[in-house]
Amino acid sequence: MGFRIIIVGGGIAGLAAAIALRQDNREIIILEQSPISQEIGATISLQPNASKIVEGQWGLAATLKERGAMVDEAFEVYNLDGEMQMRIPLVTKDKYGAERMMYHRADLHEALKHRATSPTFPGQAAVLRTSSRVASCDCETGTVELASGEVLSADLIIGADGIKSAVRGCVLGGEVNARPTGLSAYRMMIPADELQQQSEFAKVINPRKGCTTMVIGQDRRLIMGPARNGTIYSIVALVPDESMNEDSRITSWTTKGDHEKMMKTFADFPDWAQKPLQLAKGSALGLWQLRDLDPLPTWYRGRAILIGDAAHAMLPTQGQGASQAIEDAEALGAFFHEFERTTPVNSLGAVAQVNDAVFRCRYDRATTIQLYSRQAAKPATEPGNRKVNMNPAEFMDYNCSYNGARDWCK
Ligand SMILES: Cc1cc2nc3c(=O)[nH]c(=O)nc-3n(C[C@H](O)[C@H](O)[C@H](O)COP(=O)(O)OP(=O)(O)OC[C@H]3O[C@@H](n4cnc5c(N)ncnc54)[C@H](O)[C@@H]3O)c2cc1C
Ligand SMILES: *[C@@H]1O[C@H](CO)[C@@H](O)[C@H](O)[C@H]1NC(C)=O
Ligand SMILES: *[C@@H]1O[C@H](CO)[C@@H](O)[C@H](O)[C@H]1NC(C)=O
Ligand SMILES: CC(=O)N[C@H]1CO[C@H](CO)[C@@H](O)[C@@H]1O
Repeated sequence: MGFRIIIVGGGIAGLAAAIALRQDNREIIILEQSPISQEIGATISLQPNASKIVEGQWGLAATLKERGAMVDEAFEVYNLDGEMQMRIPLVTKDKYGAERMMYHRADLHEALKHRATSPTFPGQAAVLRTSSRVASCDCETGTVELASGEVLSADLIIGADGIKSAVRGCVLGGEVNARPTGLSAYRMMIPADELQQQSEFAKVINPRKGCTTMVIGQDRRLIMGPARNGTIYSIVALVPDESMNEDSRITSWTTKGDHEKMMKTFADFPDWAQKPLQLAKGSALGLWQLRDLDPLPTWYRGRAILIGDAAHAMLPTQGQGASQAIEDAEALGAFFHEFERTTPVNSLGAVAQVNDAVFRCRYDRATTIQLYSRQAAKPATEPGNRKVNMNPAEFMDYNCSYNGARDWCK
């Protein structure tokens, strides 16, 4: 029998792991709790190293380009007076060998899903099972039990089940919950041409340009970027929980936001900066209470290993969550590739040893970025002063000088 792998979670991390691990004679099953496997509408950016894995190594450049992938050319920060505070060019191809890319989340998710589950690519295709919620697992025997009572077993179990991971409790031998960060985020997408018609806004920011834009107020900020060849504009509006006009008893992590309450929260923003929020009226408005994890003592136990948000959920301030999940996946592929060539026996000890190598390879880097994302969420202006003091380029080198797991861990 071949090597059997169960991946819990069909998000970006789980699909990426399936792509990195698929090989002949490997049976991969992805268990996804939701009835349909899909992503929400928003722009997501991948750092050059992760985009290189996805577009180069996994060959998805043409597919993503067809769907309107864009190069993220610069990071621009404005204050509320519409004055540019800094502009950091991100054209990185020469320096890092790949570009920082922007995708519509649904497009990236679809492309990864196809690459993982379609028989047209090399290696045995992974099988994606929806409506399959994992309730518990046993890291030593390599079994998972679904909410339906069905029990499945494998040689390797990958917990890619996100911030509310069920596998995490099994790996750590007790529940570790994500902590509220004191920040919430509204998310919305609007047609770029409608925003471009608003001259007050358009004379400051061109919403079609491949660029990540931040507008920074005292404790509130907008993070914006285009998707699909500049036809749509995605906005994340960050606000401290205590300043939010929404019901603070809402305990769900993703709820629907109330447009009127959002406008009230951003009432201090000048007209031009309120425009993108105004235009979101009537369209889907998401509200996320942002949470992250403290660094975990370990990511693995026996046959089970955590990756992505399950292992190191982080704030979106560095736009690194998905990139780190993809780097985790690449590391699994690299280390388990060798495993099969040199270790024919799929014993518990042998699998645990490879999990240990993946963990050691990835832990410092992911943890540093996780902690830096938390630090970058601190207010970036002094009270009563609109000057922005932060340096998002500081960690760019760290973020982007990554040449795959094998190279990093030499
Ligand atoms: C506002 C915001 C903006 C962001 N912007 C960016 C960005 O620009 N760039 C970037 O890189 N990152 C960004 N991120 C972070 C990024 O979204 C996440 O890091 C990334 O999606 C994590 O992927 P994941 O697969 O680990 O987890 P998820 O995407 O959470 O996927 C987990 C999957 O597992 C399933 N699941 C959960 N529990 C179970 C179970 N028990 N059984 C079976 N299935 C289960 C879920 O249904 C889900 O499909 C942002 C995050 C936020 C909140
Ligand atoms: C985006 O532009 C490319 C050409 O640069 C084109 O091939 C593709 O069809 C476009 N896709 C969308 C969704 O607009
Ligand atoms: C990451 O960046 C380095 C340059 O710093 C580059 O050499 C390398 O190819 C990139 N990594 C990946 C995985 O492509
Ligand atoms: C390996 C690497 O590139 N390290 C750099 C990470 O970022 C910090 C802060 O910019 C640099 O000091 C390191 O050299």
